[in-house]
Amino acid sequence: MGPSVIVVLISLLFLTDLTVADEEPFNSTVPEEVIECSPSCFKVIKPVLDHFMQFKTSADKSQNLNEQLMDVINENKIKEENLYALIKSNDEQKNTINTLTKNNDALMKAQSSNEELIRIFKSEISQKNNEIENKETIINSLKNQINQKSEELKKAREEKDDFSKKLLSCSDNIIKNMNSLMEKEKEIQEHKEEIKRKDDLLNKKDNEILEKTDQARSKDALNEALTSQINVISQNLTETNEKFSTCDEINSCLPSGKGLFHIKLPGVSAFEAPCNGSGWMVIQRRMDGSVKFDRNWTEYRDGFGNLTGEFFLGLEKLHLITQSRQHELLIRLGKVDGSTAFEKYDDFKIGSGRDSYPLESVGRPTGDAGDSLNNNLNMKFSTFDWDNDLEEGNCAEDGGGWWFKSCGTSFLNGHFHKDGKSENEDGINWGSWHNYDWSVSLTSVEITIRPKLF
Ligand SMILES: *[C@@H]1O[C@H](CO)[C@@H](O)[C@H](O)[C@H]1NC(C)=O
Ligand SMILES: *[C@@H]1O[C@H](CO)[C@@H](O)[C@H](O)[C@H]1NC(C)=O
Ligand SMILES: *[C@@H]1O[C@H](CO)[C@@H](O)[C@H](O)[C@H]1NC(C)=O
Ligand SMILES: *[C@@H]1O[C@H](CO)[C@@H](O)[C@H](O)[C@H]1NC(C)=O
Ligand SMILES: *[C@H]1O[C@H](CO)[C@@H](O)[C@H](O)[C@H]1NC(C)=O
Repeated sequence: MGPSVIVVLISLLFLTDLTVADEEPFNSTVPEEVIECSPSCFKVIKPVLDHFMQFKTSADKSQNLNEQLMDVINENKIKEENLYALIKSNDEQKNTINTLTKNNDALMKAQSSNEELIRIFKSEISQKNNEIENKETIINSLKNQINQKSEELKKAREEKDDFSKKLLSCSDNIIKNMNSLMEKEKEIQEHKEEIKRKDDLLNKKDNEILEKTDQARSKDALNEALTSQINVISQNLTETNEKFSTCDEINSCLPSGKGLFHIKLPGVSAFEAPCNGSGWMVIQRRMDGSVKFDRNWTEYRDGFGNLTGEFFLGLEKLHLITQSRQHELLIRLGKVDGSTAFEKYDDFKIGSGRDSYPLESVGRPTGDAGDSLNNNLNMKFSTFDWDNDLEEGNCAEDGGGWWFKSCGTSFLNGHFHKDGKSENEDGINWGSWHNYDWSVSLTSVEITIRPKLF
């Protein structure tokens, strides 16, 4: 075998260390300074060198040289075969390398296209970077906005807290108000109940009123019936009175009522006289000075004045009335100060006109005015134009008529003085009641008579 083959081998081994290494047919003890090779080279070359060394040693020794040579040749042949196989496989390796080289070219191409891609990527990346920058600025602005929002949120939270506090106090107030409202409702309920009670009471009262109204209606009906009855009765009474007054037998106020009545007495035509409602007939009245009592004899005989006001009934009538039966006399007196007194006699009688109507009898006096008439007993009646008194002059000279004696202690037909005083001593007087003070003049007189019943 020549050195060229070894060189080829070595170069092959340098290009690639493939199956050769697996066989390791040689082991050698070559010094290290001779073998300056890479481990793969060393593996291939070292056994060859070792064989060269062994071959030289055998030749020198020349013992069993041929045999050894033959062995070596055989061995060499085997080696050669191995080598061929190796070369064959090396060819295959070459092909593989070519393929690999082709692949490498493709790879190179791919790399260039990769570079292109990388450029594109780079530009894309720079674009992306730009975009990222943009995004970052957007993010920054968003962050700012977020900051703002968080501040606003913070404010809002604070406001919310405030509001919550207010809400709490509000709800407190609401609860308070609710409580007071409930109290008010309770009060209202109580009031309503009271109103209901009042209503019930009112209804009761209404019913009572209705009942009372019914009662009043029936009372009214009763009243009407009674009124119509009363009307009938008063009609009957009026008729009866008329009958009485026109009846010949009626000669006094007994038992009739109040007002003017026709009195019929024997020997004289019927005349009117006032009855005071208690069976008493009024025969003389002084009350206001509206009628003058300075009258002549004829007038005193026949009577004068206003039967419902001031008047004198007349001596002839008095004679006729008192002659028929026994009469009581009751004289009621009044002063200007309003004080009153009376004096009553139980047997009053007047004589005839032929005797000048003397005061025949007065009877027993009773009363608080005192007796001022018995002094005049049996005296004839005197007027200014018919003097029958015991006085030298005429007691009736200055005024009305009376049963004068030496004038006497009473004079009820005197001048009327509204002020109750008479300077000329010509007033109306009843000496026993005012201490015979003739300056006193009475302001009211009523002389009444009544038949004595027992
Ligand atoms: C009225 O008088 C008549 C007779 O004059 C008598 O029949 C009648 O009952 C009287 N009426 C009354 C209500 O007194
Ligand atoms: C009627 O007169 C008498 C006597 O003067 C008197 O007592 C009586 O009260 C009088 N009656 C009336 C209703 O005036
Ligand atoms: C009495 O007085 C009246 C009225 O004044 C008079 O008419 C009459 O003539 C008088 N009588 C005498 C007798 O004087
Ligand atoms: C009678 O006297 C009454 C009471 O003083 C008076 O009302 C009436 O008018 C008098 N009548 C006459 C006719 O003078
Ligand atoms: C190669 O020789 C070395 C040292 O001389 C020895 O240690 C080794 O076992 C041998 N290798 C073989 C495969 O004979």
